[in-house]
Amino acid sequence: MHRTKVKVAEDALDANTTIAAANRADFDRHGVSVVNFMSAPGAGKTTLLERVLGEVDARVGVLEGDVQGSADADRLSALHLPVVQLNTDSGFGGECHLDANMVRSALGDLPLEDLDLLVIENVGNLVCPAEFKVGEDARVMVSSVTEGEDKPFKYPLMFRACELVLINKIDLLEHLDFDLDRFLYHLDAVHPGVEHMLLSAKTGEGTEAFRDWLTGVAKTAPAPA
Ligand SMILES: Nc1nc2c(ncn2[C@@H]2O[C@H](COP(=O)(O)OP(=O)(O)OP(=O)(O)O)[C@@H](O)[C@H]2O)c(=O)[nH]1
Ligand SMILES: [Mg+2]
Repeated sequence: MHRTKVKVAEDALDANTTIAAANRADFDRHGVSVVNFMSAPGAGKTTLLERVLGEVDARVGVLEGDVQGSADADRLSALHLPVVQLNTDSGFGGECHLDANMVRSALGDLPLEDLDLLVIENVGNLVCPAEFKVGEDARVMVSSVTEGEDKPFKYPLMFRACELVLINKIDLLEHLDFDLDRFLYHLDAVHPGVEHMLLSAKTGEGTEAFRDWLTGVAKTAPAPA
């Protein structure tokens, strides 16, 4: 029984890998770089995107993943960028992550030919999104200081799966017991040498570095076929 369950999980992940490769081929054909943006609920993904996307030196689009509703897409539409909302709730509570097939289902609604960079805001969750590649070039995760310094140690997969860790809400540090050195110690233990940035989406402190990082990713896109 146990072996059957494992096989089903492996097959599902194999299917995801195949569809992610098809997404990747479409992104390459259109010359689009893709960032998968992940975090626990409320770490500040949408606030960071509101803060930086309008200043990224590239043509940017957003795919917003949420269980239900269009609150985040509505917020980002103020930036006058192409934004598509993708809901994972099909009536049974909703998936806690985006997978390659869900992203594929939304590609037709995105003007890929007019984009250099697509940011996919994943569903807020600190585990599942990291298990499903969607055809992205890079994965970024946000960990806010209100979540505590033990999170890399307790949820290693997400911290291991990304190329950049954003430590957000540093404007609140003076009100918290958050031990930054301890956080960085845990981070280095689960993902040695991973790039990280300290920032506050609220005040804007440190966000230029993230903006420039996104611009750099956009510039790595291959020329459209
Ligand atoms: N003090 C402070 N609050 C922040 C900061 N960034 C975000 N917030 C607040 O944190 C809350 C959640 O922010 P969101 O940007 O919606 O978080 P999210 O990760 O997009 O949330 P989900 O999409 O639901 O997973 C909001 O009340 C924001 O105003 C920050 O740097 N400092
Ligand atoms: Mg959000």
